[in-house]
Amino acid sequence: MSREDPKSAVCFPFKKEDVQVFTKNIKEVIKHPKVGAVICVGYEKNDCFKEIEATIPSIEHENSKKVHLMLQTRLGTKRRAGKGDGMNTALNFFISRTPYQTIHFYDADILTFSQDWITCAEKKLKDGFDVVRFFFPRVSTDAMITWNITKCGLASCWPHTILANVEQPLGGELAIKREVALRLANDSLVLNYSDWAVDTAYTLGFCRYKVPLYESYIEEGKLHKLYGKLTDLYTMLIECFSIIKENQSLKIDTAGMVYKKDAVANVPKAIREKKAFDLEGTIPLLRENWTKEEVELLDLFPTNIREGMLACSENSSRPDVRFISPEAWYEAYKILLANFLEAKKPWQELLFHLWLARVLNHTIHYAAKGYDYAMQSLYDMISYFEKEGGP
Ligand code: GDX
Ligand code: MN
Repeated sequence: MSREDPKSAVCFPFKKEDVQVFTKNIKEVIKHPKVGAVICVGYEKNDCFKEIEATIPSIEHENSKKVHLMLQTRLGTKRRAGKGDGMNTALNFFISRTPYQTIHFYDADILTFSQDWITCAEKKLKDGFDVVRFFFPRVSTDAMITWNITKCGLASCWPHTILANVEQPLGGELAIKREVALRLANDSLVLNYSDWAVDTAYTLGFCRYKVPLYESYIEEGKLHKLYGKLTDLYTMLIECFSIIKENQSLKIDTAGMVYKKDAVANVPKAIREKKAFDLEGTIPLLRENWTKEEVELLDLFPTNIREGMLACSENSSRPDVRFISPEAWYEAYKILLANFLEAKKPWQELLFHLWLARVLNHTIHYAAKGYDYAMQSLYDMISYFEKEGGP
């Protein structure tokens, strides 16, 4: 291969996306000189899949590059078939059927995607990093699973490791060198997480393998499809917590691992001022669907949390969520780590209600005081989990 030859493949895992947005993204990546092929892995043969299938011949013809379209294979056996099977199917295809050195992953629904992201990742890979992940400015009430579930969990289960500092441990935008892709594709801890937990599984993998990791900041941000149903977030919440819970005893030591990230120079004004979710619509969820079994589980929690949650379940107007401060969340999180049972509906509901209360506490008592204050409170919460965490 000459130096000018394409070095990378780009994968879009997809389920049911806006075909125009998705097609635009395929066309954007395929034009990049470093990209040799695109790999689209669909969940099922739905309308979106068929429409993408129909557009591929002209895209291939125009660019003289391949767009591989396939259905995901069932690779995990322990959990729901989801995005994880999609990404891991792409890994296998990349390794066995393409000659490229790197695989990039991007969500298919990104509205602000540009070729610059690829250029940016390729530069860091050339500098010697094996994995490049992207992070973005986020609205202060967005990424509430990332902050309150994943980052809290990583910091308390693996304090003083790189895991406590990774900006976007759930991000679906990243580039991975072939040797690392090979390890992921043969790692049962990765393959088993065939659902929303896959991104965390990759993050744990990079730290278990101690591969040089870079996090690149994209100031324009990642605009993407808004959450429609809250059930999407419900499943993501349960799955993202479950991987932390199941792996909490795993020994991970990142001493000596090369890890760098961009400094955040600027957060665009629009992002500083935006709200991520519908507060008024969310409040009632805190008192819906409580069962006797769920209430009984509250006995395992400290008094302030038990009483605070009981009051939320009964309150018919505005819930008082002052009790679930970052410090109280740490206490609740510890109980969840010790006792949560993913298969039990009352536990799922309780995790959801506790998380809602925490998100509302953050939104009402921190985010309302301004962007910098809100973000600092989130970073402080992670430091607190890290300080208190460990065996
Ligand atoms: N093949 C396949 N199979 N693709 C899927 C599946 C599935 O079961 N489910 C979702 N996808 C695709 C989807 O079409 C999109 O391209 C991408 O995966 C992400 O899904 P989306 O519904 O846009 O998820 P969301 O809520 O935007 O979350 C994404 O960003 C999160 C974050 O960074 O905050 C997703 O990459 C999460 O894994 C990530 O945590
Ligand atoms: Mn999305």
